[in-house]
Amino acid sequence: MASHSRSPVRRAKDLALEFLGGAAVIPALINYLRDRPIPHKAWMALLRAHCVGNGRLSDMLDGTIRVLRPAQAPTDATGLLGHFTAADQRRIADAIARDGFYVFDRRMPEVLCAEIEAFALRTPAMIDGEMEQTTDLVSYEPQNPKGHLYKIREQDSAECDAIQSLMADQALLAIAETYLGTKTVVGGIDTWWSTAYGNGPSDTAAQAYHFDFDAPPRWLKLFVYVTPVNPENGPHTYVKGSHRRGLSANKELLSRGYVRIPDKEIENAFGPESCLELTGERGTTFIADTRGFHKGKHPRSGHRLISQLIYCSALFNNHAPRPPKLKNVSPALQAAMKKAASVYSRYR
Ligand SMILES: O=C(O)CCC(=O)C(=O)O
Repeated sequence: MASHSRSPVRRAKDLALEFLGGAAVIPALINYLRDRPIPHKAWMALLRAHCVGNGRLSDMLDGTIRVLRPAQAPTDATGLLGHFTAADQRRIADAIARDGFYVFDRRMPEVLCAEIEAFALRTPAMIDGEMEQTTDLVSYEPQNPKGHLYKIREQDSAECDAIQSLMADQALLAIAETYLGTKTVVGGIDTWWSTAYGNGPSDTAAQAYHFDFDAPPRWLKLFVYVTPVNPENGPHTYVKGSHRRGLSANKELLSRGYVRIPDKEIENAFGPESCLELTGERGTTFIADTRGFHKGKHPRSGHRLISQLIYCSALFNNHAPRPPKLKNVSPALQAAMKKAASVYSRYR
């Protein structure tokens, strides 16, 4: 809703941007039906509308997709973190709806973390802001970091057996689907090292507060701490409750657009007690609705290795260019693909 403090011209402009965001759904859907990613212009229009309208268009789209492509009725599911009844899944989805995130009681198996860590040590990665644009890949040397962040290409992460086990996890998928309330796909995979490089946080390494807009209207991110995380080596920091709809605290912050927000301003808006550093042993796993404000704290020493999966509806995903078809598919992922091929369409 437009603010009373805005001039009539500004209000009219914001409404026009929301309207253009609504209109962008048409080219986005056409591309989806042709199995192509959302056009960048259409995604930008959705993002602008999200920002000027305090998420109103995203909420409307979300409601529509939930009706048109509803999630299946939840059934009990077992995965790497144990057995989750339909009631457990509902309880976790409710916790995410309340807080914006949920930390699982159990941790990922040691053998899975060891496999991902070995993979991440031997796989050359993109340093910092060069990201998808570069073809220069560099192996991470823990004693000699050359950037804030070493991000492994999605096409490489997706070939790692242990990461395929995360992709195949039926319980995590069921929890995401319960929360999102729509048919859900695996919409992206990232694995990266955050290092103690430099004198302070880097914007390009997502070390200042921001919200995401990877796959509008709604998505969830799964985070697995592959190395132990303490306050010194880069905990993910989430602003509890900041993902909720129509929050007045979000209105001004969102109206700035897709920008980084200084810590102090986030603390003033939500209270310092809401800014939670999520620390934990190796294997600690949590799931977060990153429409809420969050950042990775810049490591003061040591490093952090994380693996991340995005769950979303397939329609408007703009996470990153689609990776090439998988070369190797583990038996676990093969079984999952057989059960629900569409969940993995990004990788086939
Ligand atoms: O490094 C982190 O913990 C922050 C990650 C982040 O901003 C994201 O995944 O959107």
